[in-house]
Order: sequence, then structure tokens, then C-alpha cells
Amino acid sequence: MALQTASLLQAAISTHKERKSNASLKETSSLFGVSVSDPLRVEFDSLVTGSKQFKRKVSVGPIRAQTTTATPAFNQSAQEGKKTIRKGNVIITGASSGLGLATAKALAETGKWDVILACRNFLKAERAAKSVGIAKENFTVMHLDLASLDSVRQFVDNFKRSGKPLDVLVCNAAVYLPTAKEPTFTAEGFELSVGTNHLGHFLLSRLLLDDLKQSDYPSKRLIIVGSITGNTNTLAGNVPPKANLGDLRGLAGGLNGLNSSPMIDGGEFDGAKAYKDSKVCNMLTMQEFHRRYHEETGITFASLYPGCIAETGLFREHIPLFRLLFPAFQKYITRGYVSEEEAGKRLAQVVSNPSLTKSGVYWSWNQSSASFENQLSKEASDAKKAHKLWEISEKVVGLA
Ligand code: NDP
Ligand code: PMR
Repeated sequence: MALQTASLLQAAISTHKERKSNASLKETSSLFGVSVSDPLRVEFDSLVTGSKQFKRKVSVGPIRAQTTTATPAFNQSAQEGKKTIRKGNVIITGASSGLGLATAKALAETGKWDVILACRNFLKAERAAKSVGIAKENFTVMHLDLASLDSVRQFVDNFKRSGKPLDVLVCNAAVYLPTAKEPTFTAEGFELSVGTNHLGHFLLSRLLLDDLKQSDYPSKRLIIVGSITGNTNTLAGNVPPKANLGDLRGLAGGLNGLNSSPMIDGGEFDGAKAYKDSKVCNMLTMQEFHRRYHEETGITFASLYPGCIAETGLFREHIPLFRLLFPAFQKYITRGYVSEEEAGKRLAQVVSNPSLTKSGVYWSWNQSSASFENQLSKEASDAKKAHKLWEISEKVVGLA
């Protein structure tokens, strides 16, 4: 069954951007229509044959697999002696479906959170919240279109006017356009995936930082959802096209596809790469926030990979065969699958669990759903790049 699924998936995947992997084909072998280097092939073979070797491996050829040894730091002192008498206020972007909605539900069910669903489609969000049974006293919908910086500013303005304190901000929304042949653009003319997933969230979190600072909540947090596919120290992160920000020349040029490339590294448009690049930006941004503001503000800055939630709307633009086979591939072959409900509980832990207050961390979960502090790839943990990304992003969104 597993191998059957694998070969069907191969057919689905090989239709997608094969031209991109030509350069690397000489040195690599072909797997499911995508090329991977030999050490990774060995790793994947053992996954397919059910060997436990993959789970135990920490170093695989030149690529470091994810470590499962670290345990989260338990920062009890931050919690002790402080009793919360009010509900926490958490903003979750893109909470009208998938991970964001499941997280909103998990938090709302505790009765300890007022969840603000920051969504581009007000009615959809309202209906989605009701359909999963979130009680109306535990949520509010506010309009936010991350593909428009004006909308981001308007949202921040509206939120400030509401007079609510902000205790946790979760940057979760994203678009993934793997089959797009040509780039599409945000209101200000940035390539849509990086414009929405990175630049929209960058401006949002910068403008809300003061509100987080002012919160008197015992544990204030800024969480940005990252992904394994942006981390090239993993097998998933080595499926072409790989994330690579290069020297950020495309971003510096405004990602507009006219006088600059629509891609951060200045290359030719590739929707799948643009998404993965945007996730690298998300993970770099979290670390740069940590370096600049953690000590001064006490805010916890974190990112995470919640697992492969293979049935969400994220894959809506992918070809139908991919959408059909991807869940089974993740369940039975990679074993990276996680349900929306479980992923929501994971993100809810990062929002509210007293044992996950460490800042600057990229959280992941093992097969038994235990959280651990994961290692980011070389690029996604490059402090110089994070600094440069911050400075360029500031200019691009009009903050500097
Ligand atoms: P979904 O498509 O279900 O959720 C994405 C959400 O983002 C939707 O609510 C969508 O709104 C919203 N959104 C998209 N564009 C905008 C915009 N311009 N302004 C405001 N909101 C917008 O996907 P997931 O739940 O899977 O994705 C959530 C996060 O999880 C993303 O950051 C993704 O990168 C990350 N992730 C997902 C994984 C997976 O396996 N699915 C794995 C690793 C990370 P609407 O409902 O209106 O379309
Ligand atoms: Mg991947 C342990 C192996 C693993 C995991 C955890 C994922 C997660 N993937 C793995 C392996 C592979 N994937 C392999 C070996 C292949 C080649 C057959 C493969 C292919 C593949 C494709 C074509 N995978 C994908 C795609 C997508 O279009 C998804 C993507 O890249 O979205 C950006 C995807 C994903 N694989 C994952 C996860 C979590 C995703 C999607 C979500 C994301 O990163 O946000």
C-alpha cells in the first residue's frame, strides 16, 4: 500500500516543475520525480522499508537530520507569583481554516482566552468559528488582509482602538502557490507568497510590538509559524525546489517582477520556492526579534513546525492528484502526518503552556507528540542574514 501510494505520488509530483531540477540531476538520483542526493536517498529508502534507522539518525551525510534529544526549558519563575485575573487576548492570523482555526478552538475551549480571528474573509471566519463550536463569548473576528499593507495598518489601528490588551500574537496565515506559472502580486506589488507570508506579518508584528510590551500578562509571546520544508537540514527541506534567499537582491528590489525579480534571491519565479523562502523569512524574523527585543521586553519569540497537516486549505492550489495522495503519503510513508486537531493543540501549547516560554526557539514534536527544541538549517539560523532581512524588510514595508 505504501509503495503503491509512493509511485502514484511520483506521477503527481513529476508533473511539477521538473525543469527546475535539471542542474542537480547530474550528481543526484531521481526519487518520485524529484532529485535527492545519495545520503538522503539512503535515508528515504529506510523510511519506505520501515527501518527505524531514520528516526535514530542525527547526522546524515552533509545534512543534519532533526534532533529529538533536546527537551524544552521549564521557566517556572516567570509564572510563579503572578496570577491572571483576566482572560488572555490572542490574535491569530488566518484563523478561518486549518491550523489557525484548530488553534483558536483549542485555546477558546479552555475558557481562558479571548481569541481574535484576524482574517481576510469575515463571513468565512465567523462561520468557521461557529462550525467548530467556538462559543461566541470566546472569539472576535477582525478583518485583516495580509496581502495589503494598508489593510495591515488598518487592522492594527482597529485593534488599538478596541482598547484590548495584546498578550499573544500568532502569525499563522499563509498562501502556497505551487502550480502558478507566473507570479501574482499583493496590493503594493510584492510577489504574493512572500508578500503575504513574510512582509504582511513583518509589518503586523512590528506595529503590534508595543502592545505586546505593554501587556501585563504573565507570559507574552510572539509566535510565527515556520516549516520543515524551509529547513534544508531535513529530508523534506531537500525536496526541490529548495529554499534559498541568496543575497536577498530580489527582496531589496521590491519583488515586483518588473525592475526586480519576484523571487527573494533574484531568480526566476517558482511558486513552491517562494513559499519555502517565505518560511525561512518567518523563522529568521522570529530569531531577529528575539535578539533585538527579548531581553528588553521579556516577550517570548518562537516559531514551530506543527507536523504535516496534509489536508488543510494550504494545498488548495495543488493539482487534484497531489491532494488525493498527499495525506496517505504523509501518514504511511513519511509518518510526518498530523491531524488539524492535534496540530492545533501543538500551536496552542506554544501560545499558553508554561513549559514553552523559552525565547528564540523553533519547536517541533516527536512521534509521541512530545515537544522538543529543534535545530534550524544553516540558512534559517544565519544571524547575519536575519539582520539583513530585517533591514531590507523594514525599507520595503515603509518602516525605515
Ligand atoms: P490553510 O490554508 O488552511 O490556512 C491558511 C490561512 O491563511 C487561511 O485562513 C487563509 O484564509 C489565510 N490567509 C491566506 N492569505 C491571507 C491573507 N492575504 N490575509 C489574511 N489571511 C490569509 O493552511 P494551514 O492551516 O495549513 O496553514 C497555516 C500555517 O501553517 C501556515 O503558516 C503554513 O505555512 C503552516 N504550515 C502548514 C503545514 C501543513 O502541512 N499544512 C506544515 C507546516 C507549516 P482563507 O480562509 O480566507 O483562505
Ligand atoms: Mg514533503 C520525512 C519526510 C517528509 C516530511 C516530514 C514532509 C513534510 N515531506 C517529506 C518528504 C518528502 N516530501 C519526500 C521524500 C518527497 C518526494 C516524494 C516529498 C514531496 C513533497 C511535495 C511535492 N512534500 C511536499 C510537497 C509539497 O508540495 C508540500 C510543500 O512543500 O509545501 C510547501 C510538501 C510538504 N512535505 C512536508 C510538509 C510539511 C509539506 C507541506 C507544508 C509546508 O511545509 O508548509
